[in-house]
Amino acid sequence: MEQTLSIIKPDGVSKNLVGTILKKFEDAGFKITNIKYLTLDADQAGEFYSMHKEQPFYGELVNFMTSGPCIPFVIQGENAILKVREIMGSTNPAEAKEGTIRAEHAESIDRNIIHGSDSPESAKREISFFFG
Ligand code: 3AN
Repeated sequence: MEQTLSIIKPDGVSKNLVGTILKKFEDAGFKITNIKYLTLDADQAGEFYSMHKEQPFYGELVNFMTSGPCIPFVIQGENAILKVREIMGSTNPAEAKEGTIRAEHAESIDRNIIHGSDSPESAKREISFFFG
């Protein structure tokens, strides 16, 4: 059993994809074990994405993540970290496999609907970031 942190980003919430996305994970056999609805401020978004501080897209990423409400949630199940990233699809939706959330719904690499932790260390940090 593994836990991972996912976020339905502001574009996913504004496009009314909350139910569609949660259902996709439940249909794949995962449990949603915690969930919140909130709007991040710039300090919170900056801290969450602090590993990207030096990247040219960092400012725009923080702007986007603070542009409206988002839904962080915890997903639990076997191999959750890797499986959730498979179900999400590649960061760049143009490269995402057919049937993945990003292939079906994301507009671009910087507005890509959903986040998922990329390692056990990230999952631990990100779950405690939102849920203590
Ligand atoms: P992922 O969310 O697939 O793990 P990361 O962690 O590499 O991707 O990037 C975090 C977020 O930063 C992405 N979800 C995306 O919104 C944004 N991002 C990543 N790479 C780029 C890029 N080259 N241009 C613009 N935004 C990017």
